[in-house]
Amino acid sequence: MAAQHNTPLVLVSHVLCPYVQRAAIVLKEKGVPFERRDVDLTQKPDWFLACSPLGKTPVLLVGDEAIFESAVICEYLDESLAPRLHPDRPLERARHRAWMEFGSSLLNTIGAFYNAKDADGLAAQVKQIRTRMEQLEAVLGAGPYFAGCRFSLVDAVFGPVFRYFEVLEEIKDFGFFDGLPKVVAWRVQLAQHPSVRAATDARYPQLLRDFLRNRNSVLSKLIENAMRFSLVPQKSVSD
Ligand SMILES: N[C@@H](CCC(=O)N[C@@H](CS)C(=O)NCC(=O)O)C(=O)O
Repeated sequence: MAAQHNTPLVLVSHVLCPYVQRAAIVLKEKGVPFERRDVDLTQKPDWFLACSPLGKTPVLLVGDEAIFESAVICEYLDESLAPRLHPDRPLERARHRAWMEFGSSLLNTIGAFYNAKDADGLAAQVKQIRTRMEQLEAVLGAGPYFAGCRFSLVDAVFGPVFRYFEVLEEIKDFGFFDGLPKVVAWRVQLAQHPSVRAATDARYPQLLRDFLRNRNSVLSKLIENAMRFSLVPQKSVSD
């Protein structure tokens, strides 16, 4: 049965944003209807700047109230709608919040990786991502989710994190997941989880390729080369 929410919910979104995806995943887990309203972050409309103090997606419009910051949105949804995704015990909940923050930090590292302007910078970020994956391997249990059988907010955070690697691995094998069976199994599990799948649409891989190609970074050049040898699909969404 769908959870009750009497006020209409609008998720102000960007098609590639991993922070938006985590909010969309939580909304789907809660079974509440919501409208997704995409904005162009390169030309932010006035109505968006009026409701997003930091000029970032996501924003959740709850009637007249605009809630910004994805972790806050996820926590609000979890407090107000069943089923509860956070654990009951405060200490366990604190641990989950900490790993959500770890996920946000990893997204920043992924950003530094795809924006790196020289080979040394890229190598440093590859090493950092690899270290983060090893840290995850050390804390994961038997699965299939972060905390066992139940899907949690930590899973909602990491579904979009792992999604990047579907496209990144087309470009080059960076060895991020080598010898890390628990992370690999978690990644596979999240990739097939219905709410994680539903958080993006079919345009996502090509839009991400286009976005990465336009970074003017080392990775952008690697994509160009991969395209030349037909290792990644050629077609741009805008073509
Ligand atoms: N801490 C924020 C990060 C959100 C964020 O960085 N969103 C990006 C898109 S993925 C954005 O809106 N960037 C536009 C900008 O910074 O101008 C959250 O968790 O909601």
